[in-house]
Amino acid sequence: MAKKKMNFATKVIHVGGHPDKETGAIMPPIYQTTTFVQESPGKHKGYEYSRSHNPTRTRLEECLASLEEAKYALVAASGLGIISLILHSLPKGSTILCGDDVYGGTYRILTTVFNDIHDIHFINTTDPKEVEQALKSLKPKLLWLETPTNPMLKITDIKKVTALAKKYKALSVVDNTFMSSYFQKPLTLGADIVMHSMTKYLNGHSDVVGGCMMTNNKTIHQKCWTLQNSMGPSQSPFDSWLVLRGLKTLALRMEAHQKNALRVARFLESHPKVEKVIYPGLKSHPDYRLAKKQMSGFGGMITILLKGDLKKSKKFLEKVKLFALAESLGGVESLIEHPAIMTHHSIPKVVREEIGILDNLVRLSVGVEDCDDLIDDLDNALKVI
Ligand code: P1T
Repeated sequence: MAKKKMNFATKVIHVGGHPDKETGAIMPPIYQTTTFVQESPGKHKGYEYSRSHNPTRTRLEECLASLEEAKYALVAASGLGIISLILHSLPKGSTILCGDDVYGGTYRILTTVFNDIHDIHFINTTDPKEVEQALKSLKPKLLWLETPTNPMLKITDIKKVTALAKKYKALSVVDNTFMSSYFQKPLTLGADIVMHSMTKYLNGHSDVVGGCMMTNNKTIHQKCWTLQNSMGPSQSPFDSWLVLRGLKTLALRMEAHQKNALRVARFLESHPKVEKVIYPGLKSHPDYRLAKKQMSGFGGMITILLKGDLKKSKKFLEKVKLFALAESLGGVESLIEHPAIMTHHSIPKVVREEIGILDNLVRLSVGVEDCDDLIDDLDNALKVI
C-alpha cells in the first residue's frame, strides 16, 4: 500500500487496519496469545512472546507511526508507562528540563520516582528566552514539553524551542495528548520524540488505558523497546485492538470535539458567572496566533475559572448532569473535573497555585454529544451557583 500518499482520514482506517491476509476478515484479528510456536529453536515468524511483540500491537504501531509521520512507534500499557521508558532510556544522573505546567502524574513521576535517578528542573517552556538560558546553564540531556499544557492550556512554540534544544544537544519530547496526531505533528516541527496518553483522544472511547511514542531516531526507539521488553509494561492485544478500532474515527471525532468546544467556550465566555475561559481557539487566549500557526485545530479541552470559591466550584460540579465528573479526557462523552482536588492533587498546593491551578478552576473535556444539550447542562448548573 502506498502509505505516504494517503491523507490522515484514510491512514487512520487503512494503515495497520488492512484486511487479514489469511481469511480476508476486514477487521484485523486479535492475536490473543502469549506465545508463538517455533519451527526450530530461534526459527519463527518474527514473534516469540507477547511481552516482546504481538501482531495486533504491531498493526497499531504501524498506524500510529504513519499518523505522526514517524519511522518508529512503540505502544505501552499507559501514558505513564511510555514516560517511564523515555526517562529510563537516559544515562543515570541526566539533567532534565520539564515544562512547569504538566499533567499531575507526569509531575509526580518526575518528583517522586525519577528525582532519585536524574536531576529534574521545571521551567516555563512558553518563554524561549528562559528555555535557552536553562539549556545553556544546565546542559540537559532532555527537554520535556507538554503543549497545550494540562490544565492551563499554555502553548509552547515547538519549532523555536526544539531548535534551541538541538543547538544545545538536548533531546526534545512533546506530549501531544491534548491535540492528538490529528491537530498537531511535533516531529514535523523538530521534536525528537512525540508521545501520547492513548487513553485519551487516540482511543477516544474511555475504555482503554495506553500510551505510545513515535520517533525517527532508531537508537531511541530500540532503547525504549528493549526497556519495555525488560521491564514489562507492554499493552495487551485486546487493548491494542480497541485503540486500532478507536483510531478509525479519530479525524471525525476531533473535528466534532473542536466544533463543540468552540461553541461551549464562547457560551462560557459570555456567562456572568464565569470569570475567565481558557481555550486556544478563542482570540482572548494569549497564544491564539501561535496555536493557529502550529496546530491545525484547537481541540476539545477548555479550562475555566468560576466567579467564586471552592464551595461554588463543588456545587457546580455536583450539578452538571451530561458532563460526567471524572478524571481523564478525550472520550466521546463530555467530562468535567476539578484539577486541584483530582488530576493535579499530587502537585504541592504552593506550586499548583503558582501555575494557576486554583480552587475555582475547572477543566472540561468537551465530547461529541449534541452541543445544545451540553450548553443547556452547563447553563443549568451555573444557574444553581
Ligand atoms: O493516564 P495515562 O495513560 O498513564 O497517561 C498519563 C498522561 C500523560 N500526559 C498527559 C498530557 C495526560 O493528560 C495524562 C493523563 N491525564 C489524565 C488522566 C487527566 O485526567 O488529565
